[in-house]
Amino acid sequence: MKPLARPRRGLLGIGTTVALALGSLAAMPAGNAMATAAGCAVTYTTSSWQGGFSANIAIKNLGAPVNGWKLGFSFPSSGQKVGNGWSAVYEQNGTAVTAANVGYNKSLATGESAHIGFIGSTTGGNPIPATFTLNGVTCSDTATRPPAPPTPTPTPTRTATPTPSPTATRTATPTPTPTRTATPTPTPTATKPPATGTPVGINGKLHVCGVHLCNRYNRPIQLRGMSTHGIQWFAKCYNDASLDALAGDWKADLFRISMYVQEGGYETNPAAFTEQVNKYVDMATARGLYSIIDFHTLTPGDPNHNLARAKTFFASVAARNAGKDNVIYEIANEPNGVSWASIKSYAEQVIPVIRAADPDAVIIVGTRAWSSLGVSEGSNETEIVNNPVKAENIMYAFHFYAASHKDNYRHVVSRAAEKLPLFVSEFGTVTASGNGEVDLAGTAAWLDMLDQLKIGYANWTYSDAGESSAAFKPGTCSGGTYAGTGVLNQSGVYIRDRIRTADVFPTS
Ligand code: IDC
Repeated sequence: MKPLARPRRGLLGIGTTVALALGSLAAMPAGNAMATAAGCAVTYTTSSWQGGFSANIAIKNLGAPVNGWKLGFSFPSSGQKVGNGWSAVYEQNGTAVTAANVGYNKSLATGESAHIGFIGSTTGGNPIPATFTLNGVTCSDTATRPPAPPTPTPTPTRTATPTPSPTATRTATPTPTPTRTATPTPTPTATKPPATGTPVGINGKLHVCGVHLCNRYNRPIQLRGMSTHGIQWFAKCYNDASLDALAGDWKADLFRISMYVQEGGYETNPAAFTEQVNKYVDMATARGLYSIIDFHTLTPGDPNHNLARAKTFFASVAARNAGKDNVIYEIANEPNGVSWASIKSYAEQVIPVIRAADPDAVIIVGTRAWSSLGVSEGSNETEIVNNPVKAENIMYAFHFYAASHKDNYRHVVSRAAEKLPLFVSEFGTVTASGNGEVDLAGTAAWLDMLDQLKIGYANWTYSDAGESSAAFKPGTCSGGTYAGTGVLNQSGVYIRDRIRTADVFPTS
């Protein structure tokens, strides 16, 4: 299937996007307000780019419980067309659109909401539907206006001549707090000022604010980048040339360093793997990229199996990198076959070890069932919402593989994103095996949604592994060229295109 045109952020005036992104209410035609039965409230949030737009729709049932529903509305312009959607089945006839429930959001109790959305194309602006109906009843309640997103300021380009940024002149060398393990405490390395115009140069040290990742101006940002493959296997792919391509040609914000613990990884040589991770952190730092240090647990699925190793490892890397602005810690890649209670217990033992050395870094906590927020084992985000990890400045991981994880996962993520800070620290364009079909349409639906929600992401993998999830063609890492599309697989071409669209980083 051909993917829809990719959104080109920033092509329209920023003001246009923001004004539209403020959303519209389900306004009633004049004279009709409140006359019909109150059946639903609709919040329609939209933003646009040249030739396209996205819509996120929250539908709240205010009437009696329903078991099956259809939302109806009309586009004001016949040039507007529904494209890729999620969490509903869409039909369009002229300007009239219907969105029918899918299996998992079929029943809506009184007061319950469904969250759906789609990407549209448009030949003439992005006017907003005036009226919505739910099962034929006009939505007569006034919807709540979503909170206004911060006004983004155009981001300086990365090609500007590097001038030392005033905020980058930090010289303080924090003294690492003694750690709880017997590992010798490494000396923190100096923070090299990142060049102005790089992601780290612009945004500085990050923190979690509400459900978002925020920059030094306390504004939400989205980081987009790539994950390594297992660094025990693909070290040849991570060098100055490949990192230059990631920062300069891909214009990425983020480099995730996947250090497997098993499968020939950390457990076989803790000192060497720790050093390798630190070396990659430094390569990211030198280019103004954020880095995620991923403690890549996978099999066995219970992170507690690696608890002692995690404490030793994180005590060391946190002390060593505490002075940097660009390091994010991911404490367990994909817990599986283990309860949320066990994962939470692990997190509440590892997080204090990091905090003792690096008190204010953002930490990502893996979630149940391969970081699916529990969905792949029949649960969902409510187990976390009802029993969150007792720690500040943390986010929860969500991972997906577009050819395997579809609408029902998107539904949970869009709902969970209202309550939990989420980070997509790993996703693939392919099936969960890391190989097979490249699902570009599914990937587009996912990434469009993540863009809307300002959820950061890292794609699996920045490597030349012989599998379709790899960005590079086999053999690339044995040569010296990483930039451009000639060295890329189908997945790499698409993902590079997505990542290199202009960032929207607020600068005030
Ligand atoms: C896969 C690799 C593959 C490797 C396998 C086992 O692509 O080459 O043989 O791991 O180590 C994940 C994991 C990630 C997987 C990836 C694809 O985090 O380690 O990589 N995947 O299967 N979760 C869902 C998918």
